[in-house]
Amino acid sequence: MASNRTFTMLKPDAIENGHMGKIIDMILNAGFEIKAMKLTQLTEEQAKEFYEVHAERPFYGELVEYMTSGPIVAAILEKDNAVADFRALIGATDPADAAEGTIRKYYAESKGRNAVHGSDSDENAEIESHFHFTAAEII
Ligand code: IDP
Ligand code: MG
Repeated sequence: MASNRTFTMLKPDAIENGHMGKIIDMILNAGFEIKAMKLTQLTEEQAKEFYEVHAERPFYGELVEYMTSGPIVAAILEKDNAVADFRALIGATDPADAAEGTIRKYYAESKGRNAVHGSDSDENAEIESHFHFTAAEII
């Protein structure tokens, strides 16, 4: 996959709090095109695997429990400089540190329940995209 794509999840708090439409609107208004999208709920096994890089962190158990607590929206997004531009659009991990106008500033509840995921590199964008979508599901 080319470097103009990134992967996102609207996390369970965002869906639960009714922010799905507003967040998708912000993503589209920022110039991202949706190349794949689904509403789904992660199993414990999937959440553990997706966040395996954080397995040794003290919040791993809490993170897996949260990410499996309700539906998520997974999506592949396309735009020039997608990974960096999307990280800028979502803001810092902790909403207390997130810049004005970012998705997490508006919609995150806390550092853990922070509304949205964005890939941190082109390599991870590709891995995460294929974790959630088959080739036939991607435009
Ligand atoms: P990122 O999502 O901004 O890339 P990471 O450090 O990769 O942040 O952490 C992955 C996810 O783990 C965060 O988005 C958040 O949901 C959760 N998380 C990170 N740090 C903490 C923490 O200190 N307490 C609880 N959950 C956390
Ligand atoms: Mg990360």
